[in-house]
Amino acid sequence: AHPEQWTRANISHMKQQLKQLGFGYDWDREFATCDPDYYKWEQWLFTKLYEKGLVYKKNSTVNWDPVDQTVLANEQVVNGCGWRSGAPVERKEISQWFFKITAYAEELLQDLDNLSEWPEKVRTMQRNWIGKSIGAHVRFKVVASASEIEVFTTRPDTLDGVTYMAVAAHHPVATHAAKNNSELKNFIDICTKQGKTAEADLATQEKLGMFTGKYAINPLNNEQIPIWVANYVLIDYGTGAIMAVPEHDERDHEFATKYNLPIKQAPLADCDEIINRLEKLGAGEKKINYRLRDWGVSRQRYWGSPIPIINCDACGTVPVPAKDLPVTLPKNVEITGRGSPLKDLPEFYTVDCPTCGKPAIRETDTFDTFVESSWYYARFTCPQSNDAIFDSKDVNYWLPVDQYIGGIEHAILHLLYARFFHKIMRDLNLIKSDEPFKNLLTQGMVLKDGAKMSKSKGNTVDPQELIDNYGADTVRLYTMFTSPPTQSLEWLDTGVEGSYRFLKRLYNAVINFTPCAITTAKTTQQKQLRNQLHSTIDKVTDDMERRFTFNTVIAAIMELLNNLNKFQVQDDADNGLVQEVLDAIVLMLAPITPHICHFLWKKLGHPDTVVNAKWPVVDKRALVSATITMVIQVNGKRRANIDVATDIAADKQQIEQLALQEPNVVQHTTGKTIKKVILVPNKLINIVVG
Ligand code: ANZ
Ligand code: ZN
Repeated sequence: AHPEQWTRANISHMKQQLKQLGFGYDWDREFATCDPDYYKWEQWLFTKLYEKGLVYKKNSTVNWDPVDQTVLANEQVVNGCGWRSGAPVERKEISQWFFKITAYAEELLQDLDNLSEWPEKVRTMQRNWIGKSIGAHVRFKVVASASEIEVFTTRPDTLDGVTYMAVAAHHPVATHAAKNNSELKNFIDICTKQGKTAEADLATQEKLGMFTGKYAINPLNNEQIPIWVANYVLIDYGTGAIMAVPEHDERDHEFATKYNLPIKQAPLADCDEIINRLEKLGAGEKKINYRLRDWGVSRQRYWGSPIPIINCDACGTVPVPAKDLPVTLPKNVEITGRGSPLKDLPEFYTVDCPTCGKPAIRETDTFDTFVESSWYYARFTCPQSNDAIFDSKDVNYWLPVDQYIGGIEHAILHLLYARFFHKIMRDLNLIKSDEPFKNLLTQGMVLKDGAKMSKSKGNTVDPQELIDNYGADTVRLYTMFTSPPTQSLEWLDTGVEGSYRFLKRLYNAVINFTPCAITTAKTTQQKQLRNQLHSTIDKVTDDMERRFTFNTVIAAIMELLNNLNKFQVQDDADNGLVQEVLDAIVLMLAPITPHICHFLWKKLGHPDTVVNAKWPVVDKRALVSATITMVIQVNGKRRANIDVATDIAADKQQIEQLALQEPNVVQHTTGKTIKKVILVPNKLINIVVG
């Protein structure tokens, strides 16, 4: 299908289900990131960042599928072949656009400390992803050559223990040495074919290496050390080369043992002192390194926002002027599944250069779709804004987002990109805050038969069928009752039945009740129920507002309804209390099961609608328990427990009377004389007999 048809159909299907489930979205603010009205502003933002030097174009090596004519992500390379075509993947240098996220690495790291309402796990993942390392750059001269090898090390104190150097397979020194060395060239090809670039893979794969035939000079002690090519050195971390210290580094130790390289025991130096000496020698300096890379956003795909750049032979890369935005994605294309159709569309890519007017070529790559999701939250504050990306009053009124919810799979990419975008939008004076999301909740997954629900596994549950059979409220109640939102939810069809039955019980309780005026509680029975009611309101309010544990909210309401069903109604005063309890139950459940509560609220005699009603207020006085459990002892031995009204728990005579009615107490006192009665108010009574 054409991606547009497919996307729009998905949106309308999802929207219909969200509406059926009764979610309270403000549909007036709806937009799709594939609307030109939206991506126009994204393109505009890109041109602003271009002016500030925060986006740039550079050649970078990619995994290239020669059959599908597309770039592959590392995860899409399976055993060195494209996941779809099965063709051996090639390394290809192509020119791509990058966002300079590294310019914000330090701020992105520091500000994590302010995100106290984010899960610690997510903050740790971001910290590790940014990966700040403090160390040094050290330069080693290559023997009989004018070149130098620069390394990044976190342990300059180990410099005296270096016994060899290792460079990545695609480091210039390796490429140069391979020119007249076919064996080395073969080895480099093998490393390429391994196709592994993920760090986790590199750490576990077998270490392989080959000597280049060249030597380097340790600037500290002038020792000559061999230069190797090794597959455990990453080309795009640090400088792509390392000084190896087998004595102190495990990986180097493993490699040195395998290839019979020396392991030198040398005393550790002081880091600062070494850095001073290197600086004096001009052979190094202190260096902070980040693992974070600039964000490559060029995609050779059709569906997305075109990158608003024109390539002119005379002027170079020229951003599309604001008056010419948006650069609209043409809809009338032929989808072949090979490469981007935009590359076959001269009417799209032939343009006049906006600067010199000569014929030029429009960029045919589109943005990574993560660009779209990096700022949509801000656009929701003013989706209709036509003459500016944001309405500054709206955007600053609403942002930062009070509560953001998303799966843990977004912990790094999306949540880091959105934080980055927020900061660049702030620095363009478009918004005032420093961070996009104040509170973050990472929700759990829905599982079925122990596995993640997914279409490919065929273990999905169709909400439509459930809505048809039970109604939307049962689906909502069940989903929220089964687990707290942060944990995974194991879907059980029998559980759905249970939720349905609970709603039926509630329905019956209300339907069989005749609305009346609320009364004050007088009897112990009434006080007890009222105490349960207000403790429940108290708990539910906190669970809802602060803890987001809707499962315990529902459990508490279920318990309250059970207690209500046990309550014996004898007179109007009792009925008045039932009214108070049912009112509160319906109010508290309304956010969870809005449809049935809307109906029941009317049945309870209220002329207004439940969505406009106020949340129940806790009566603090009712929180004092109406009854106390007291222990009854006979001759110091516990014989029974009794629940007594709080206001008589210090009254010796009344407690003694109640105690003597307990069957087990009767059994131990019959035929005996009561010699003494000792009361510990609110706790126990001891009857001494003889
Ligand atoms: C000498 C040394 C001695 C090192 C020692 C470590 C321990 P982090 O903390 O992750 O930044 N390294 C540097 N660039 C590398 C690359 N491109 N591929 C693989 N390894 C690389 O790690 C920095 C350390 O990782 C650096 O410090 C370097 O080894 C290695 F006892 O230098 B070290
Ligand atoms: Zn030009």
